Amino acid sequence: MGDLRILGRVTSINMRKVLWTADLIGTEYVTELWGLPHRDPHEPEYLALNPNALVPVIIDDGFVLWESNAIMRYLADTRRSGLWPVGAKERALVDQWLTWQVAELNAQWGYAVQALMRRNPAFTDEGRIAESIRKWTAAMQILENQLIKGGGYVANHRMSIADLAVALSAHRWFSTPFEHPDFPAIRDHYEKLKATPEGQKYMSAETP
Ligand SMILES: N[C@@H](CCC(=O)N[C@@H](CS)C(=O)NCC(=O)O)C(=O)O
Repeated sequence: MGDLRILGRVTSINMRKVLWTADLIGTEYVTELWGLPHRDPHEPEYLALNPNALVPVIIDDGFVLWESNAIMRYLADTRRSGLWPVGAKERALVDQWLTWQVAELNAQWGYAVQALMRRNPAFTDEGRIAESIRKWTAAMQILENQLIKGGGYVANHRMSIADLAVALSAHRWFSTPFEHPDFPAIRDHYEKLKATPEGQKYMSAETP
């Protein structure tokens, strides 16, 4: 493969999904620092790549792609990685959980993370914090049940890019201070991935 550029900042959970995928499949890349408080993705140069003004973006030999989970799929596919199965049904299950991570799980934690982790003064409504935690916990219960059924993996009883996305999500869960219910399968999955070199790199205390 040719020249792969990954644009974003490592403090972004979505950037880390992409970096972790690229590291695991062993593809070479260069990173370019974008995203606040570094380079503002609203700059015209960046907006021309991603009109959403969000990180990450990749440029792969001139091919531009945004949306972190789409990038994970693309990298694991083009580099023929076992992290993205070939069979239609196995692949669809990995895709299902990747889509669930961004559409159902990620959608719940926003208010609680802003209030409790980032201490953002615009997020102090106790009712909304409780609501966010309640919905986030309900989604995590679904993940817990799936990891028990899946023998410690998200799909197909083996490691895939969906495991990276949910491990980073679990990192956010454990890094947000509130009283967490016990989810042993999520804890085991998180600890297993955190023990890998990439897990240590991308799920540190500096990158919640
Ligand atoms: N759905 C997008 C969300 C991307 C996103 O929300 N990126 C955040 C960082 S996690 C961002 O760009 N924030 C603005 C900034 O960093 O300037 C994806 O998965 O790539």
